[in-house]
Amino acid sequence: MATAPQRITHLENLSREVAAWVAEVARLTVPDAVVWCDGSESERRALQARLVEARELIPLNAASYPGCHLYRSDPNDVARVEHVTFVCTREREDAGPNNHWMAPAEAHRKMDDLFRGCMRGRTLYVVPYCMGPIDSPYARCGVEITDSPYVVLNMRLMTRMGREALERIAREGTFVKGLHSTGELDPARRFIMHFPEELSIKSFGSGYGGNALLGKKCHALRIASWQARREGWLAEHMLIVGIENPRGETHYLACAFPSACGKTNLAMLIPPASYAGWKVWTVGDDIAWLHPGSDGRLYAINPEKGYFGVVPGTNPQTNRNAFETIRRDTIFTNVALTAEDEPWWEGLQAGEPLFDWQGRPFDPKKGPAAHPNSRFTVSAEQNPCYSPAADAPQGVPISAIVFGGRRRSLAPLVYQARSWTHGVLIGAGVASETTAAATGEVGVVRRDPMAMKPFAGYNFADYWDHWIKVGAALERPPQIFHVNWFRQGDDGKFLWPGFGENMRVLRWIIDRCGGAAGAVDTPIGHLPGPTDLDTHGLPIHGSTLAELLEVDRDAWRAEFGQVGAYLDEFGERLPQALKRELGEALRRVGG
Ligand code: OXD
Ligand code: MN
Repeated sequence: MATAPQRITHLENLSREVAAWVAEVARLTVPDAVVWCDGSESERRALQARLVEARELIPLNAASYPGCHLYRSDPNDVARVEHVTFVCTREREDAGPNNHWMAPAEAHRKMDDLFRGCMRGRTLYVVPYCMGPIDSPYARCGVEITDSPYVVLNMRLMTRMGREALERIAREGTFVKGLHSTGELDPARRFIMHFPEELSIKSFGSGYGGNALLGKKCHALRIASWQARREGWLAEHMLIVGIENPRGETHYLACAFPSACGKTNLAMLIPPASYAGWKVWTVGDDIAWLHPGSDGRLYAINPEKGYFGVVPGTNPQTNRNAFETIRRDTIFTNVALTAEDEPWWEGLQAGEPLFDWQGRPFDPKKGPAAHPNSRFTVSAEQNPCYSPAADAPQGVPISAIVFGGRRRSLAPLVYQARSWTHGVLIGAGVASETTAAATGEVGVVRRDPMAMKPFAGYNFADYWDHWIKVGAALERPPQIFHVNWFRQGDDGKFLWPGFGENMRVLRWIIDRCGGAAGAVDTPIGHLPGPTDLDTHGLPIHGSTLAELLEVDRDAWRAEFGQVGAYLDEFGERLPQALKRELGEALRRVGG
């Protein structure tokens, strides 16, 4: 194999716990070879060369996309699979109505049957990784065992992977165990199992990012949310962005939006021309680990070090930073290909697809050229607005938490919660139209509390209780807001221009935190009055703005009724404080 034998021996000797587990997995899966990954550049090159030789990675145009490759996944393996994702706690109630549940013994049996002998003829890769800056007290480590070299290359981009992570594991003695095999990519033999009480994950039958890069959703959200509850912090599906004003002061926001609702775009926003002197810094685009700091504020780290972003729609107008980020050393998964060997996707606004994402000659009758959930995997350091604070061990102080969803109607452009607990209710009530990030129907409104429906590793009732307690213990908690960039008029057109113009809304949010912006009190919370939002230079009609900021009491009464019915599913475990808050919200809209 690519790695020198003495290196393997050394890594193997670093942690006896990891070595014992690797040996146990090797006995079960029977690989032809075992390779311990050190995260080095030579290792990356060797893996990449092997995949290119096997025609699994297609090198892209070396002049216009240097170091970039295209990967085509199995057409039946292109998204997260929530219907076969399980949380396996001893007590069913601990997983809650928000998760599929299986008893741990049964789940282990089922998975071990699938894993038995599955790596015959394959190499078993041991991938030690650290979620968070390697020297951060808030970072947590894991080891993923996988038989997919594509997964290894992605994990190297997405996490701090290799020797340093293993050294930290050896010092700490604990790590999350993630066992992964692509199996035969048979959807009927595909399961993603989480064992939070054992800090372990077993994933079989998929090579797709959210199912197979176990550091991401499985560890950094499902397992970490469980750990966070025990240890007094929060693991959330949130981007982290720093907004620097012309005086050089930076406010950090943590924003939770459901999958494929523009988190990466917001995290990399370019302010409109009228915002001279303002800068935006990306700390993270998908996950935030939030810890109470000694000064009574909430601090966030991004446990990841790369982006696994949705490609379609990315262009210099919608997200110039992302567009520039992915011009080199990027893995594109399931995009189309041009005659010049360049990647192509809907919304790119240049070039023409020759082959679609499945490698077939492009035929618009057969659907889009790029898969709607096609992705880029790229190191965060390539982002022109990458925040140096992303590597700060203590994280960044959070001024505001922003929830949001994709809603054609009802939710106004922005509103502010009255209090932390009111904010928790707003977060618990988040609903959004489903997207291509998960298999299933697209465009259906579903409840997605805190954008964590697919990712909370335990009962939502306990999760909301934990949120309320974390906030109550903070002397200077962040203010909580809700945004909706996706309101549509009767003609089906978006009312708000979105993208860079969202800066105007972020500015109002920051100014509200500093007490410098006005608002009107409404039954659902504080909204900007007609002149409180900066619309200078924005061609938006007064009546459109009024529609974006309208609060329709009748519609909200119906909404709160539905939120109540949803919360009732959690029965006795639902925190009293949340019930009271909902009662108040209903009363305010005349319910
Ligand atoms: C993601 C998702 O890939 O949320 O980030 O599905
Ligand atoms: Mn996500």
